[in-house]
Amino acid sequence: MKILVINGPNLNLLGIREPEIYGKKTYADLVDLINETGGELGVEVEVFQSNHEGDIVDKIGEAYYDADGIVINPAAYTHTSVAILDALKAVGLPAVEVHISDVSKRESFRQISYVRAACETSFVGLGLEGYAEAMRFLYDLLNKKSQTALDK
Ligand code: CA2
Repeated sequence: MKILVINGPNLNLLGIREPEIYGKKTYADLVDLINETGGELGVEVEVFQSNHEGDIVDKIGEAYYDADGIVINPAAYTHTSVAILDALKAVGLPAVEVHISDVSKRESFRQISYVRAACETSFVGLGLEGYAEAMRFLYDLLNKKSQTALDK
C-alpha cells in the first residue's frame, strides 16, 4: 500500500513565523512525523510539497498510476482551486483533507474548501498530528475496501 502526502504553498516555511497558528515545528519535523507514521502502519509513503498549483495537479494525476490514497493539505489553494478539486475527482483515489489550523474559526475566506467535495473526510485544527490521523484513517479505509473486494 502506498500513501501520497501532498502539501501546498508555503508549508515548506512551517516553524519560521506565526507559531500561535501553526505551531513551532518545521516542515522537516512534519516529514519525519509522516514517515514515522508510515513506518508504524507498514505502508510506503511519498511526501510532496509544491508552491505551484499546476505541479500539484500533475502530482495528483501521476498518483493514479502510483498510489493507493492521498492525504492533502492544499494550503491556500484549498480556498481557490477548482483545478485541484477536478484532479482529485479525475483520479478517483480515496483522499483525505488536512489543515494544521482550525480553518473553521479563522477568516471567512478560509471557510470555503473546494477540495473537500473530493475528500472522504477532513482533519482540521489538530496541528501536525492531523496528518498522522489522516494517514490512519486512509489506511483503515483502504484495508476495508480491499477486504470488500475480496469478499465479492
Ligand atoms: O491550517 C492549514 O493547514 C492551512 O492549510 C495552512 C495554509 C493556509 O493558507 C490555510 O488557510 C490553512 C498556510 C500554509 C503555510 O503558511 C505559513 C504561514 C506562516 C509561516 C509559515 C507558513
